Amino acid sequence: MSRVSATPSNNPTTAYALLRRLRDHGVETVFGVVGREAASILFDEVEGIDFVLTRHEFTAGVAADVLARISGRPQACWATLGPGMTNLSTGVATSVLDRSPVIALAAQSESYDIFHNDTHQCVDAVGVMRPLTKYAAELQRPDDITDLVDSAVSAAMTEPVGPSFISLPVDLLGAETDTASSRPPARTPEKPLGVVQDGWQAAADEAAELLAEAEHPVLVVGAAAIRSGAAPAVRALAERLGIPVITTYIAKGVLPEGHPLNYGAVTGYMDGILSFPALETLFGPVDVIITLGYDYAEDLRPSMWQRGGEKKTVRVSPTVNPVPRVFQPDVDVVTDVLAFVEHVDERTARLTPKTAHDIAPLRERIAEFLADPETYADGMRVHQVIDCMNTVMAETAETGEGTIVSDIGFFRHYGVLFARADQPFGFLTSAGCSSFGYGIPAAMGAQMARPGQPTFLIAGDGGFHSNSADLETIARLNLPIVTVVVNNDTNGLIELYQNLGHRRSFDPVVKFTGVDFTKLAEANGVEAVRAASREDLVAALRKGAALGRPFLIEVPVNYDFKAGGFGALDI
Ligand code: TP9
Ligand code: MG
Repeated sequence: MSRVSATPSNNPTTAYALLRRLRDHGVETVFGVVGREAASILFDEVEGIDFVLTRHEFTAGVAADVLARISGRPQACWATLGPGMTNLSTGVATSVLDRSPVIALAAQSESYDIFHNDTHQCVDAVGVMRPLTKYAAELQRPDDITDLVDSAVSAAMTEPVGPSFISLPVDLLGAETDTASSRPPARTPEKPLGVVQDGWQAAADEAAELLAEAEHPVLVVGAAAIRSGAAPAVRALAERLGIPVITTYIAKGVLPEGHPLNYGAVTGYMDGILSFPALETLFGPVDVIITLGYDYAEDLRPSMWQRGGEKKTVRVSPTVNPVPRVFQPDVDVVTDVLAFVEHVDERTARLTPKTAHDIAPLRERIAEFLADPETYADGMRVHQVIDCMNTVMAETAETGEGTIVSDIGFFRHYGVLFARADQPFGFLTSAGCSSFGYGIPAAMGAQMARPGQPTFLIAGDGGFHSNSADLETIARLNLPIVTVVVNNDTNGLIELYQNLGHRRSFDPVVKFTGVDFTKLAEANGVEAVRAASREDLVAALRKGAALGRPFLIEVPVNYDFKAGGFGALDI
């Protein structure tokens, strides 16, 4: 049986129609790895949509996720059949749990030769992807391709936004079809659409009344608020009424760094990291919590705000409450977040501003912690590393610009607490999926979305080396990302869990023999240095930021684990 079914011709093919419709929906980039379907698609069929070759399909998925997140448009990733598709699935899991409108595409065996788990490299792609996606379909006829892309985009752009998947049998991909010219123009929503409940205004009025009566209200903001375009309106409301803003990991930057009403982002590790009752300070005096775009997947659990006296809670979300057992708000407003904020802004026009509750002791603790002048013989501390990154980011980024990306590991929680974010999605991490190895691809997506702005990446040795092959990709694309690898030769977060659970650790489960990350970077075409002190690190960061090419800095680090410590983990 012939494996190459496409006949080279000048007539439009499914591949052409697919790329053209994706481009018409605003997709600029397809990230991926191509297999034998190369016989049916070259990726130069359509102007205005580029292919970026990655070293691993997971990278392709995450880079598409981040480019889509920042651009607000769907973006695409590609894998070959079988193992390419399964490799892609963790990237797809990232965009379903982190809410990003990714169109995932994978080749499949010829349509007449699909025998799952029998034909060479043929597994049930739709079966694998269905539970991870909002839409999953296999192309049955070439003429359907444009409609499938439209359905995939509609599903992806519906709140909660997320990935769609199309499986493409290679014979159909190379077959001729003129569907691209016979369909009406693509209609892509300007922003994600969600549920708008009848009478939501009455619920919003109740929320406005709670605000009026509240002594110390707070706004708890999630990424759906950013996706709805509400960040400027949230800031204006907060400033007019003197209401502090607290965010999830990934909604940092709704208020810029240093804004007096920016009360920071919350992680369950913060009390342990700071050795300070941070959650109590943030939420203890609060009597009304208005959550804007609350999403349980962003890992801000209601148990974190249940401190101090009783509170009234409001949930404002474009989705029907998916987790009523963990969060049953007093007022539930199911609508677009921006529409809610504008409505409440009007309803509270004559309200006098509140006096924000005092978190000065927490701010002092954070400042003192970050300033930590000590030189540790066994490696820097991660808060010192982030302090240096913040310093150089402040020097190099224009006001309101720049991105700090964090891979996954214990250092990530230091990033959530301390990393500067001066714009929405100015700090990027995978809150929902938290797959380690996220760092390089996320930094790629960020740098491609914000080409004129600095991108700093912090990654641990464990997570970074799980996906370090794409160092070559950032070198090939010449993306000026400054990467800091905090190296403790350990899966440190897991060592912490061992200590929490057993009051001791067991090295074979968590320790590595070590990698020279500077040599690794250089072998992949990325200039690199090692820095072991604040002075060296700041100098290296400055050098990297000015270079205009990718740069890597390896920093030996250590954590001060205390057996049984970090009590906040019990939340
Ligand atoms: N496999 C995947 C794909 N993702 C995750 N999150 C795990 C396993 C479990 N997590 S966070 C972590 C693991 C193994 C270790 C991270 O180690 P690191 O050197 O990158 O960071 P650090 O600071 O914790 O040492
Ligand atoms: Mg580590």
